[in-house]
Amino acid sequence: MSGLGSDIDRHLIRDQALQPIADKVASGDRISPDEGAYLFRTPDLLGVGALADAVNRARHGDRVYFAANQHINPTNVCILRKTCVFCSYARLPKEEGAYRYTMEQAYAEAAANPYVREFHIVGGLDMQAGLEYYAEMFRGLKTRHPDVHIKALTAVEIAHIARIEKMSIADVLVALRDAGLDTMPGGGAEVFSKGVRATIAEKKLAAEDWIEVHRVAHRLGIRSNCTMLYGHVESIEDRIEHLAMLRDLQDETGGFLAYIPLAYHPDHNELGDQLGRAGTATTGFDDLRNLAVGRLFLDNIAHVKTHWIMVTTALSQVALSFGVNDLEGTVVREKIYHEAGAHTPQSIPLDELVRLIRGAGKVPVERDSFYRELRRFDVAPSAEAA
Ligand code: V47
Ligand code: SF4
Repeated sequence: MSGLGSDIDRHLIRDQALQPIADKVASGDRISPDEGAYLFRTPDLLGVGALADAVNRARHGDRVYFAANQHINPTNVCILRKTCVFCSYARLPKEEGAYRYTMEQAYAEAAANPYVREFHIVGGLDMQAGLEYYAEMFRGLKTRHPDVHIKALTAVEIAHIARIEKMSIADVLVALRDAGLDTMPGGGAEVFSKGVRATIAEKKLAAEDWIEVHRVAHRLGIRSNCTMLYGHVESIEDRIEHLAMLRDLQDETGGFLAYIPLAYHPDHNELGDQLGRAGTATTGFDDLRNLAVGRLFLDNIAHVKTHWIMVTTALSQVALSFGVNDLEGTVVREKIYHEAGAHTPQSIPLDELVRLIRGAGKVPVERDSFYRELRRFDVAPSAEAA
C-alpha cells in the first residue's frame, strides 16, 4: 500500500493512542495484529473510520461499486444442520421446509429477473447435490444466460462435493470450472479460531482446509471472496487471528477480490436462543468498526463490501465513509439471512442503489464480477435529496 501523507483527517482522531497507527497508515506501513486488535478496542470509531476512509479514498477515489446480481439458493438440505448452531436456513432431508431445486426450478428462478450480470449460488451440504447436480445446473445456466457470471459454492461446499465424489479439491474445481463456474463466494469461513468453531460450527470444514480450498482455487485461476461472521461468541483476538490468516493467504496468492464482514443474525437459530439474543442483531457501531478494520488490516485486498441485506441499506450508506467501496448488489430473493431474522427487503432496484451512493457524496459505478467498470453514473442531479 502506498503512503497517504496528509490525506488523513487527523482532527477526527480523538484517541491519541491511535496516532502511531495513523502514522503507519500514512506512510503505507502494514499494521500489526496488536494494532489491529487496538482498532477493535478503541471507543474512537470516528478515528478508526477516518483512517479507513483515507485508505479507501487513496485506492478508489469517490467510486463506489455495485453489481446487478441475483442470489440463488438451490438446496437448504444440509448434513451440518444440527451442528452449525448459528444457521437458521438449513433443514434435514425430511424436515418440514426442506427443499432441493430441480434444474427447471433453478432455471426458472434465474430467468425471473430481466437484468442480471451475476448469479451468486450457494446452498446446504446436501448428499443428493453432488458434482453432476451443480455441473448440470451451471451448464444449463450458461446456455440460457451466456453472459452472466457464475459465482458459486463456498469452500465448504467444494470440500463436501470432493468428499462425496471421492475426488480431489482441484479435480472438483476444474470440473466445475469446465461446467461454467467463474469465481467463488467467501462464505463458510465463519471465524477460524478452533475454540469458536467448536462452539458454533463443530463439524464444519476446519480453518486450514477452508484456506487450502481457496489456495487451490487461486492457483487454478479461480478468484474468490472472503468473509468473517462476527457478533456472536468470538473475541477480538479471534477476529484478528482470522483476518491475519486471510491477509497471509492473499500475500501468497493475490486471489481474493473482496472482503465482506457478515453480521450475525440471532433469530430462529440455536445459538441465538442459547445466548438469549433473539431479536438483537449486531450494533451499528460494531458493523461500522468491522468494515473499517477490514479495510485497514487487509491492506492487500482491494475491495471491502457491505452486505446491506444484513446491516440495512441505511448503515451501508454510512459505511461508504468508513472504508467501504462496494455495496452488495440488486439481490433477488435472498433466503439465508431472512430465515435468521433480517428485516431488510429481499431485493433492491438499481435506481435505489444509485440514489444511496449519490446521497453519500460518491460516484456510483456498476461493475462486473472482476470489478471492471460497466457504467458510471457521473453527474448527480443537483436537486437529489441525500
Ligand atoms: O457462511 C449463515 C453466513 C454465509 C447466518 O462472497 C449467517 O460476495 C448471519 O458468504 N447470521 C454465506 N450470517 C453468505 C456469504 C456471502 C454473502 C454475501 C456476499 C458474499 C460474497 C458471500 O452466511 C455463511 C455464514 O457465514 N450466515 N447464517 C446468520 N444467522
Ligand atoms: Fe449447512 Fe452452511 Fe447452514 Fe452450516 S451454515 S448448516 S454448512 S447451510
